[in-house]
Amino acid sequence: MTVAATFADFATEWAPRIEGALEEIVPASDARPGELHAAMRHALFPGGKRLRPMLALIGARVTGGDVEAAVRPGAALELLHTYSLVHDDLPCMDDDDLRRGRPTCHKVFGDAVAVLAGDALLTLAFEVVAEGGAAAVRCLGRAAGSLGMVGGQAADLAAEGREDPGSFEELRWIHDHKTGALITASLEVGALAGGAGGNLSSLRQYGEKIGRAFQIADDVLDVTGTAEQIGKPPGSDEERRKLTYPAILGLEEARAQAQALADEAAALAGAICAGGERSTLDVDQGLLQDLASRIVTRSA
Ligand code: GRG
Repeated sequence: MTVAATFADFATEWAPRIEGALEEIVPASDARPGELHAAMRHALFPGGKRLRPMLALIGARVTGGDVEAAVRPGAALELLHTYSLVHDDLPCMDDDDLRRGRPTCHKVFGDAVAVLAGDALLTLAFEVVAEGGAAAVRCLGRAAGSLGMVGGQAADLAAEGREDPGSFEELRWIHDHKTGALITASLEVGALAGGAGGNLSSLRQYGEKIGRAFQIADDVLDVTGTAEQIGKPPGSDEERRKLTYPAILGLEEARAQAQALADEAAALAGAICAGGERSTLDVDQGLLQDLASRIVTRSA
């Protein structure tokens, strides 16, 4: 069997395993209480890019670990990510009607059920990530909580209510926490679940760089993408007068910074893969380089 050398091939190979795990993990819509489970499923299926589970599997592979063992912990990252989207869309937060091209969870099920569906996805994520060991649970807890994603969201909401437009440094801090922390944790949880020992600091640095690049690309897509590509009307950031990378840097400089971050991440591939005595070392490095590049050239 050949080993996937590009992110597209890797994702094609593993996507059915991730979908299968999610199907198996989340209770059926007729399991009591049916409305709650239907709301969780509405938010999860059909999914988006499933980037975070893929990062978990790649984290396991490039550290020489057992990719198979990272499948369910990787699915847990998608559960947690989906909870954050459901809560982010609520009227008390971003108040969005559309997500992934479909009505948001609270639009279909009402606010109370959407809050509970988010809560249930979050708690289910921790039940499942525990299969990857205590270190994986700790890593996810830290990345998702007040020092990570929830902290970033809180700072973002606080900034929105202010007159002062905020600085570039503040924007970066918000997104490193709101978006980047979970992206970095995805790689790390996968590495831990796959059995990687040793120092994961190069992998973490890689995650921080692609996390930041991902957010810049997201902001750029909000300006340049179509509704089909981004699953919601484009231009919503500008309409809300949100502080974004293109708003501060301009489109060209934002693109250039995303590319520079992707290049810096790709340069870490050798250090991340070092130490293992496996025949796939070169392919694994190439996979990390290709992933970094896809993060900024994506169109969805
Ligand atoms: C409500 C606790 C809480 C946190 C919300 C992640 C987040 C924090 C809010 C989402 C808002 C947003 C659009 C952030 C920009 C980057 C981002 C996380 C986009 C969505 O992720 P994708 O592009 O989505 O991976 P898919 O649908 O492909 O999974």
